[in-house]
Amino acid sequence: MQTKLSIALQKSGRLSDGCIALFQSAGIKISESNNQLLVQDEDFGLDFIFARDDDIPGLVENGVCDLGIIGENLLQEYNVNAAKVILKLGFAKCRLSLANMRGTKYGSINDLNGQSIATSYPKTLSKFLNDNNIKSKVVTMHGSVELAPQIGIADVICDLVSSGATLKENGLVEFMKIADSEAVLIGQKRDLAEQKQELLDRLLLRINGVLQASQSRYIMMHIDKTRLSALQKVLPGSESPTILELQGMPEKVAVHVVSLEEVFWDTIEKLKEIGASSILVFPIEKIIF
Ligand code: PRT
Ligand code: ZN
Repeated sequence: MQTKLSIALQKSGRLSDGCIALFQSAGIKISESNNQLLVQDEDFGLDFIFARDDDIPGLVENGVCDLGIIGENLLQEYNVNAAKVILKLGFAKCRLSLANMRGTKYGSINDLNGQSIATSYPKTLSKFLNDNNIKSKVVTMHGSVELAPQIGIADVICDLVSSGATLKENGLVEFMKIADSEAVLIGQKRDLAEQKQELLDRLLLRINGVLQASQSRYIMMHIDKTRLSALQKVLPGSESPTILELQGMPEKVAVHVVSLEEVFWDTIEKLKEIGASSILVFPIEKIIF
């Protein structure tokens, strides 16, 4: 019988697209059947179970699924004992922050004493308040937390923020971050059976290859031979570059380099400043070290 790993994914929500894209890039296609709770991938040996994100920690903790993908914020809130983070996945990035009405000035964290705070993450918030010796009233809401101050339910909110647009639309200002979050692959703390572990190692090799590649860029440029040491200062995260002669231009070389970091416009500007020309920057599909 084929060894299989079961993995719980969010059925529909902010994690879904990122999960499908991640597996697709790793060469594992999840068929797009909306109403199925279980989709099997025969080629690689994965069973995908679709659930609400809130149910995923329990599915992994109770051994119903070997693996799951959720936001770190949820793992913190559920304080799951038997599950561990295997890998940070770099998507669905957000932060859990405190925000209050624009115009309300909070000088320090102590100003939260005696205030009421609305949140969907009561355990995480209470732990933060206890750790900081603050006494506030925690009001649990399961949605529309951003409306709480306007309708008088609470003075402050503690909610997830990504672009900040929701806070702005509701006249709120973020004044303190409690935690960062991104999608994480979780699994049980206890050891997997040998064949399952081998399958997980293969899966991790693929996912790591995709994650590494997504941040990396392949850069090609022409540069004066005398400027090669300056180039290394501009691209310090690069693997050893390949240097090629340019026909008819003895003073210059073509440099090909893999940068393991995102290449931003300011780096391109610095390359221009040290005399690089014909600069090409390519995305990389996979990197296996
Ligand atoms: O139905 P189900 O229970 O499965 O899903 P859900 O509605 O509980 O969760 P969902 O899909 O909203 O979020 C799933 C996960 O995505 C969260 O647990 C986070 O890890 C992650 N994530 C990333 C976010 C956000 N960004 C985010 N911006 N989750 C929620 N938000 C909300 C936030 O609560 C606020 O209402 O988006 C609003 C703020 O967004 P900005 O861009 O306006 O700042
Ligand atoms: Zn949920």
